[in-house]
Amino acid sequence: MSSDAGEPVTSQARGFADTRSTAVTVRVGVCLGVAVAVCMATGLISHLVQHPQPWFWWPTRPVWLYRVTQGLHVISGIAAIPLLVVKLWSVWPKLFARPLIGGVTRQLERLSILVLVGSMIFQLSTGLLNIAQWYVFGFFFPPAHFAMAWVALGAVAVHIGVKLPVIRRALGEPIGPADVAGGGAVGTARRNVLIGAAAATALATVATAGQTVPWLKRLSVLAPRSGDGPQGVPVNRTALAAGVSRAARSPDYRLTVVGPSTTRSFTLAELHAMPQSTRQLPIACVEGWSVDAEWTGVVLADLVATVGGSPKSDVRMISLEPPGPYSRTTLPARHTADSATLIALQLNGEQLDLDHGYPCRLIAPTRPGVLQTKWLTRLEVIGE
Ligand code: HEM
Ligand SMILES: Nc1nc2c(c(=O)[nH]1)N[C@H]1C(S)=C(S)[C@@H](COP(=O)(O)O)O[C@H]1N2
Ligand SMILES: [Mo]
Repeated sequence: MSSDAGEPVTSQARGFADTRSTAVTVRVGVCLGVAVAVCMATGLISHLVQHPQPWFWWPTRPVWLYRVTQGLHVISGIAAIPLLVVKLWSVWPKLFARPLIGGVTRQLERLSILVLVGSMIFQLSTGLLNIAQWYVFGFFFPPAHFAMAWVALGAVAVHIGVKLPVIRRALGEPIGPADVAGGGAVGTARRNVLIGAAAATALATVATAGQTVPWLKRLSVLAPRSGDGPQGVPVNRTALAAGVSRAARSPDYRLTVVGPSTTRSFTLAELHAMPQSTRQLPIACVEGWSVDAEWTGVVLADLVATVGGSPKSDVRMISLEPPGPYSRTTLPARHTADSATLIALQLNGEQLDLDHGYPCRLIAPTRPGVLQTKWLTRLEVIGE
């Protein structure tokens, strides 16, 4: 909708100023809303997998499920960036319209817009910086991003509620002024903005998707880690950075397995002497990149059985890494029971590289990379 005030003007004269119109804002807004909804749903899944709730059920199949949900999260999040830019551009003069403060209703409306724009810019920029591993912000990313996700969701809901009549009307009207066939020059200009927004979004999507979709890899300038690294798999944290280089290579290395009835310690040779299983499973980082690989090792349920544990037990995975956010994780019973869950000794047909978790690491289906604990030293069977 154009805000034509005063005397009538021709469509040509309305020209460029009118390109920033409700017709454009609403259409871009709908796409942005879809992207945010996908971000929220997939982000919540990632949160719940990492912070399990009694009511939350996360399957172990299909093995690529988390790869898809978190890949979608980052793809739709990056697609939202050009959409937000175009949407802000389309309403720019309105943001500074008089009165800047106004009455109470106007103040409330402007406050809600401030929260909306602020939280969206926060989510998109910190998310992008996080996947680039450029930690310029001084806070721990996941809790801040999680809290702001609710603020953004609330602000989007209020915004849609308030604007619903405008959204309905604008979607029902043609893109250009209705008094001119095809909307005239204004209609063409508006359509060009939408085509530009679509092109920028498509470009951003293709440039990100390669970190999940193998055949797009070479186009993926926004996918920082999608294939480099030893044995064809990227490394977020090396053995050196984790401070485990010496302990991991020590001849005294043992994997200790603590069960309800007994505790056993295995040398690497003893682990190799157990029945081995090979599986094709992806590493799917919370940052969105993922890579398929072939893993060989001992089935976790077999190891648990050697100490009298039930496969229906949670298992605590403890790394050689000094205490920190990645040094201990708890594997839920559903994953322990799945025969695709391995204590891996080999990656893509070779002995596991030191940076991929040598002597052994967890690899379980449809699990966030951050929970695939490397450099294991101790497994504790919990309960049952
Ligand atoms: C409005 C947009 C967005 C919403 C509503 C949103 C929401 C969420 C939520 C709820 C989580 C779960 C946090 C937790 O585990 O506690 C999450 C995780 C994450 N998001 Fe977003 N997000 C958005 C945009 C983005 C963007 C644009 C990126 C990157 C370009 C991004 C990257 C990430 C990453 C890397 C994680 C995993 C954090 C971790 O577990 O370490 N997000 N997001
Ligand atoms: N002990 C330990 N395990 C860890 C990590 C870590 O820093 N320390 N990083 C995790 C993360 S974030 C990912 S994505 C995967 C990556 O495994 P890779 O380095 O073999 O690709 O390992 C996970 N396991
Ligand atoms: Mo990761």
